Amino acid sequence: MRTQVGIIGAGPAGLMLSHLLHLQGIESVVLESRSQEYIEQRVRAGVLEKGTADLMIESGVGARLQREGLIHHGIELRFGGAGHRIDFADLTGGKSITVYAQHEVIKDLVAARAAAGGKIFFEAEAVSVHDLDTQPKIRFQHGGATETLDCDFIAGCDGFHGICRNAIPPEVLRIHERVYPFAWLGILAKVKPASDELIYTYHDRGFSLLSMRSPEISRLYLQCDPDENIAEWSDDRIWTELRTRMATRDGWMLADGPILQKGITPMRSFVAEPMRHGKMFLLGDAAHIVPPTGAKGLNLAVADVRVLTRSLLDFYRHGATSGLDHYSDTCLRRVWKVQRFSWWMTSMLHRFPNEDSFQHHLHLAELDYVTSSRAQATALAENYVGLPFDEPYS
Ligand code: RFL
Ligand code: PHB
Repeated sequence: MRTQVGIIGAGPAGLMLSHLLHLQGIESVVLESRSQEYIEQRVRAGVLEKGTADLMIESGVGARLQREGLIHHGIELRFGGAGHRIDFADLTGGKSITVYAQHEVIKDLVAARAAAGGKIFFEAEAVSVHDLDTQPKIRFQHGGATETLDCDFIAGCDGFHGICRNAIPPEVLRIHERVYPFAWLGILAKVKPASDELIYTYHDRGFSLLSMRSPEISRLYLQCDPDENIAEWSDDRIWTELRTRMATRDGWMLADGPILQKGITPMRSFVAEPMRHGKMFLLGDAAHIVPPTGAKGLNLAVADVRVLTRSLLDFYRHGATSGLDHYSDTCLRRVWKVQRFSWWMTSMLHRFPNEDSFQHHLHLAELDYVTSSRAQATALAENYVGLPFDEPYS
């Protein structure tokens, strides 16, 4: 089998890349180790930057997002028993974020690829990549057989546990990493969200977050230990802990309801560089992980897709290689700014083990500053809605 761009992974990065390339007349094949049902149900991110939502709309996959996505113009930071609103619209000249589940983005992209006759192989696991400097090949297993996909370029969109990053020789690959001494226990609950906007809370007992998926479904998170045993968290214990952390002095109440799903997410910051080796490019979680506090992972994956789409277009239309040559540097500039923001939000909002009174007061002072200084609130807002892009994607 042969194609122009062989894409490994049907997450947001792989599917968006395949969709945008198709719009520019560039052919691709997507290989995905999981089933279609699995990737369309996998509960993950929920917040789209303005640029991500706009890209979906402009590229023709935003109809359902426009109908069902919830547009938010701010978030609340809560500490010391009181809430403080960060008004994105006011601070960023009218910008917003859209709350729309990642698996809905996946469904929309899979449907668009299917409607356009795009090739996605599900339950097709890439096992190795070859000849990255000459004529790249992907070997994959599908339906009990080993097959080969020949391509001009390989897009490694295979997430943190994929195979592409490790195909870069160890003497070339550099890793930068922070592992945090806490994790998030996340739940999906069938209850009307207790607030119209997201609430990020710093509390003596740890961080908590109220988010949502729809007017009937809440998504909530609690800071917990990284080795926490989920079996020890009964529904009652989860609701009690959330209520304690989110309580306000004026008696705000978190409504509870049936918990549909629970899980624990470890927290790390991770960057692999370079994001290109020969004719293979890494995108999204394959190259970088951010802790979820800034809601950036999916958005950063889509930002890489914009850069690679433009670079491939320049190559196929004009034979120009400078976009491809600079792909890694271009992406990493944004990656590091987003890493900084995600690390900062994480550090500001979580209780660290053995945090002493000095650190605790610094936390409170930082929160006081960000909620009372227009300059600092603007810095948070412009990062949260998404830093601007220098160039269009095509
Ligand atoms: P993905 O989504 O992990 O997709 C990679 C795909 O590759 C497949 N795969 C392979 N396929 C074939 N052969 C192989 N050898 C393969 N190895 C792997 C996998 O099955 C998978 O389908 O990576 P991608 O596309 O880079 O997208 C990244 C995002 O999924 C991720 O950054 C976000 O979910 C992170 N994230 C959030 N991001 C946001 O922008 N906003 C948020 O609000 C947000 N909240 C979150 C999050 C991630 C979370 N978890 C569970 C990690 C909340 C949580 C709890
Ligand atoms: C989510 O809705 O899953 C979500 C929202 C904001 C975050 C992380 C996750 O910072």
